[in-house]
Amino acid sequence: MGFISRIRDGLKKTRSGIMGRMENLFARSAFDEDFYGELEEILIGADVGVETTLELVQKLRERIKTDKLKEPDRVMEVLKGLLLEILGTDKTGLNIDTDKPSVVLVLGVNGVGKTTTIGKLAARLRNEGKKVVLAAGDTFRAAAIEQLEVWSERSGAEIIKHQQGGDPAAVLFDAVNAARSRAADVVICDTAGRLHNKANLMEELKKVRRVVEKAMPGAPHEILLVLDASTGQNALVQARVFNESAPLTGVVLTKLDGTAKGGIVVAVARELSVPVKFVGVGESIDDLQPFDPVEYVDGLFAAD
Ligand SMILES: Nc1nc2c(ncn2[C@@H]2O[C@H](COP(=O)(O)OP(=O)(O)O)[C@@H](O)[C@H]2O)c(=O)[nH]1
Ligand SMILES: [Mg+2]
Repeated sequence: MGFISRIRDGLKKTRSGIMGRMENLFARSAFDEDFYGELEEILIGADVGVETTLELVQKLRERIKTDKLKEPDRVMEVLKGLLLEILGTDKTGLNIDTDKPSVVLVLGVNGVGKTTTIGKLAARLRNEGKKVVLAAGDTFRAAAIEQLEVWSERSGAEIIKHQQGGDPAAVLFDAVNAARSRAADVVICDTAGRLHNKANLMEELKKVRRVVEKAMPGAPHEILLVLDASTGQNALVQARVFNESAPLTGVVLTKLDGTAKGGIVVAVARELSVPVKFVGVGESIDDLQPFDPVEYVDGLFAAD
C-alpha cells in the first residue's frame, strides 16, 4: 500500500466522522449562522479543541466576508488553508543527519505507543540503510525490555539493555557509547512513562537528558513526544507536562486509525508549536508514516 492509501485508510474513521458531516454542511451552501454553528460543532467534535475551533471559524467568517465568497468549494479551500497555517505545509523529518550517532529520545506516558513507534522507526531507518541501536530505557517493567527485543529482531536494529529495575540513565549512557564504538547512525531511546508523579518524572527526564548529553555532546538531537490520538484532549494535557520537562523537538501521534477524532493533530500543533513528525496508523511495522500536513488536510476533506 502506498503512502496516500495508508493515510487514507488510517484516517477512515476520522473522515467518516468529520467528512460525512462536512459534506452535508457544505452541500447547503448558505454561509449563515447555522453554517458557522454546525462547523464549530463538527470541529470541536473532531477534537480540534474549542479555542482552536473558535479561532478558525472566526478567521473563516472574515475571509468569506472580505473575499465575498459564495461557492462551497472556495470556502472549503480557505478552511484547508487556515488549517495549514496551524500545521505548516512542510514534512519535517528527523534531525539525525548532522552527527553520528544521532540520539533520539522517545517520551510519553504508558500505553501511548512509544515502544511500538520505536520499532517502526527503527525499521524505517534500517530500510534507509542506517545502522540503528535501541536503548531499553524503560527498565520499570521486564515486559518492556522484552517487547523492545522483539522489535530489535523485527527491524534488524541492535539493542542495549540492562536488568529490569536498573537505572534508565545508565542504559542510555551505555547505548550511546556502544553506538559510538560501533559507528551506528542513530540511537533510539525508550523511556518509562509513569506519570504518577509529575515532579519525579521531570527529575528523571532531566537526569536522562544530562547523561545523554555527557555521553555525546550535542545529544539528544531529537526529543519526540508520543501521544495517543484516541485519548483526545487528554493528549494536550500530557503535551504541556512533557514540554515543561524537556524541550520537545517533535510529536508522534499514534492510533490515528483507531479514532474518529483526528482533529487532535491540529490542536497539538497549535498548542506546542512543535511539528508533528510521524503518525501511527496501525500496529504493524510499516504503520508509521511521516506526517504530511497537506496530505492530511486533503485526506480529511476527501470524499471516499
Ligand atoms: N491501532 C494502533 N495501535 C497502536 C499504534 N501504536 C501502538 N499501538 C498499540 O498500542 C499498545 C501500546 O503500545 P506500546 O508501544 O507498548 O506503548 P508504550 O507503553 O508507550 O511503550 C500496543 O498494543 C500497540 O500495538 C497505532 O498507531 N495504531
Ligand atoms: Mg513501552
